[in-house]
Amino acid sequence: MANDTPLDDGQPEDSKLTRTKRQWAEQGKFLTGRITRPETDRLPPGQHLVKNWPVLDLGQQPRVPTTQWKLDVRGLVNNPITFDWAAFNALPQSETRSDIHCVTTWSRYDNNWKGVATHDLLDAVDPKDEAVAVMLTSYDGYTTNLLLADFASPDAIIVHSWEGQPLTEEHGGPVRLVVPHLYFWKSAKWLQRIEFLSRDQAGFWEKNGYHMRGDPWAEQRYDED
Ligand SMILES: Nc1nc2c(c(=O)[nH]1)N[C@H]1C(S)=C(S)[C@@H](COP(=O)(O)O)O[C@H]1N2
Ligand SMILES: [Mo]
Repeated sequence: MANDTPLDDGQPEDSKLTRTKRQWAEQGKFLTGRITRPETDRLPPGQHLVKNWPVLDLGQQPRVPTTQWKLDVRGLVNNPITFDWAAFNALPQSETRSDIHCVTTWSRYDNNWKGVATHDLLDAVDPKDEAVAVMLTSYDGYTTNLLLADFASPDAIIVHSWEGQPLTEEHGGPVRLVVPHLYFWKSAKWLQRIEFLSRDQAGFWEKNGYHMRGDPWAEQRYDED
């Protein structure tokens, strides 16, 4: 007997919307933070893979010994803190592995980082409700801005080590930010100051024609206006 008429279990046949929504759920679409992408979808549009790790900056590489290093966290936070090296290293330590996507089109897979997850820093300084963005300032005078939601991403980490070694000076040591889901210009090297703001303001590249957010998957390379 042909059994191509299934028992009526009250479930209507999948509509297109249902199938689409199921795929979204499987892919984690619209979730902020860590998204599992199939390996074939790992390289964002317009990017090419490199094996080395290029150095890109404004050309001034500040030398900041850990004995003189400080990280100032202020603005719209309940507990403004200036961390010295010991205080920073006393925060909970995390390890992550992530890919780098530079707006100049190179990407580098599988970088192993160690440092302080931004959510642990946020726990320590306790941002006020009005805080929606952060401005990062570095020892070379560089600035870059991030929405608080991007800064707080589960993958975002303020690192002092790469591949088990202290982060080299040329790559932003003693401490840099790594926000892997955005183009790498958002990942400030030689991090000196984090200021919490009530509105998103443009940093260095953002004032110079680059996108305010910089999502490589959406190819947000340049300012839209
Ligand atoms: N302080 C500081 N951070 C910076 C920059 C900079 O000039 N100064 N350049 C940004 C840019 S454009 C990129 S692509 C990455 C490069 O990091 P890397 O040299 O470790 O590859 O750092 C970002 N962070
Ligand atoms: Mo860059």
